[in-house]
Amino acid sequence: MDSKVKSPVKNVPKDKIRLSTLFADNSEVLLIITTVAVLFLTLVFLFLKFRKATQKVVLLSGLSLSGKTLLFARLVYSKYFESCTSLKENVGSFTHDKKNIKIVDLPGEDRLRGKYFDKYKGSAKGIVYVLDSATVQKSLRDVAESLYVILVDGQVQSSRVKILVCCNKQDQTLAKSSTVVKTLLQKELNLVRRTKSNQLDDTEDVSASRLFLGDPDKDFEFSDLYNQVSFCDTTGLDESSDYDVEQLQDWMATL
Ligand SMILES: Nc1nc2c(ncn2[C@@H]2O[C@H](COP(=O)(O)OP(=O)(O)O)[C@@H](O)[C@H]2O)c(=O)[nH]1
Ligand SMILES: [Mg+2]
Repeated sequence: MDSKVKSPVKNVPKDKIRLSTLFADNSEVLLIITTVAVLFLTLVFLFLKFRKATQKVVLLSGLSLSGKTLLFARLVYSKYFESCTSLKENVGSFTHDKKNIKIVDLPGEDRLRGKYFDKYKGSAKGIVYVLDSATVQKSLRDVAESLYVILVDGQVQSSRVKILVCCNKQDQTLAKSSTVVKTLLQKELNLVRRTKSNQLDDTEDVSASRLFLGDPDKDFEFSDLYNQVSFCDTTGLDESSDYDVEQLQDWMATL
């Protein structure tokens, strides 16, 4: 450097030079930190947005004590826990076959079931209807009516939400297989849809015909519905059983 060139800060006290240099350095560092932070936050935001967009939401619905929460615990935490009757939803997620699935375990209690179903049905890609295969014959009307509410729902129909009827508690000796449960439910839903449509006729509801489930010219069959309805056998209790939750996980991964 030319020694004749005068320093522009010649007469400035030393400590001030240090301060201004420090300030200049810091502002650069500050700029870099801010840029990195903004970039990082943008990436996190995009990642979460992408994850949400690709995450499939599955609802666990069904009467109380059918085993929803135990299945939820198996799927999300891969373990069992004794649960008490849920008054709120449980929300969790798991990955299966590279698919990220969000599960919402809805309370099964009569007064709460509708409220929580309405809250989540708009985001659902699939609904798992859980029933107790050992007591299904005794509670057939209640089971069929609660399933009817799901099948007849306008939003569920228009979004073509896939439905899996999960015939749970297969470890019980009195448990009916999914094939038997399907037949029982078809017969019961045949009666339920008639009763419900008569009730609608009585109130002269114009949408009555839209709410008639399946083909009106023949007995009720799941295959006549717009929504795809499948069946599976599970047990939430016994990990070593043939009726483990694997079928359930595989079905969710196809959504
Ligand atoms: N034997 C048997 N019992 C089960 C099974 N799944 C749940 N249970 C029992 O049934 C009761 C209700 O289960 P829970 O998951 O709380 O049902 P939820 O009300 O539908 O959430 C509990 O005592 C569970 O231990 C199953 O697959 N087999
Ligand atoms: Mg529960």
